[in-house]
Amino acid sequence: MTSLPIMLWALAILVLATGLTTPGDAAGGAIKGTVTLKGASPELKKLAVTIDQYVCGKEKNPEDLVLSPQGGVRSAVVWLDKPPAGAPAAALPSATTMDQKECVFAPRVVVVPAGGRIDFLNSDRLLHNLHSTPSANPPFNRTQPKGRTITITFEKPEIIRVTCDLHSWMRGWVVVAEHPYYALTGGAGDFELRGLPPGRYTLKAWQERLGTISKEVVVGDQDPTPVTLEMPAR
Ligand SMILES: [Cu+2]
Repeated sequence: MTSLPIMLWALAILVLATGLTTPGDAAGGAIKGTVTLKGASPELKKLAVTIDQYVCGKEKNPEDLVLSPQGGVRSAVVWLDKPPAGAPAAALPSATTMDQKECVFAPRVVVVPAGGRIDFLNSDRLLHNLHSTPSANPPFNRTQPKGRTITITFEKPEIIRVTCDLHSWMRGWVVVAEHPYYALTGGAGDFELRGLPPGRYTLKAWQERLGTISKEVVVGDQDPTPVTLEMPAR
């Protein structure tokens, strides 16, 4: 080989490598933030289990508000009020699962894109049911024996509460996303939204007990823009 083909190969590899970045990275901006509780933590009481203790246990942790030692809010959903026009973004997975395990929905909160589906599972050796009365999507009330998978497709964006009529403490939440710029917070209240062109955005955050808040954020094109979203205790 002469040096010219080698140089061409190197150039080709460079072009390929550049073109192989994921869509989510195509726009340089990002938001990297934390959702925190503002104010004193409300008293979080254990929930008494009155039936089916052989599977469910004697009591349940209150999962309607889960905080890190630093006050980070777990399982909050953060999204852009309006997505950037024409900006590429990594799509949310179109299918996800929500299990019923030891008589709680796991995970308690899931995000699914509009038109996406959830496979509801039951890992417990007893009967659960899935009951929900959404506003924009069709209602459902389905009996769920152990091992049965119930698949439900969600067409319209909204936040939906799911309960089990047999176990009053059971709560699950389905957040049907209008666009790809949604994130679910981790155990420290942490989240990240990537693939954002620089500009001004309105961020929204929702948590089942704390409600919804908004915050204006200006995103640059270099390092991720740090944001703290404080949700007042209530
Ligand atoms: Cu149940």
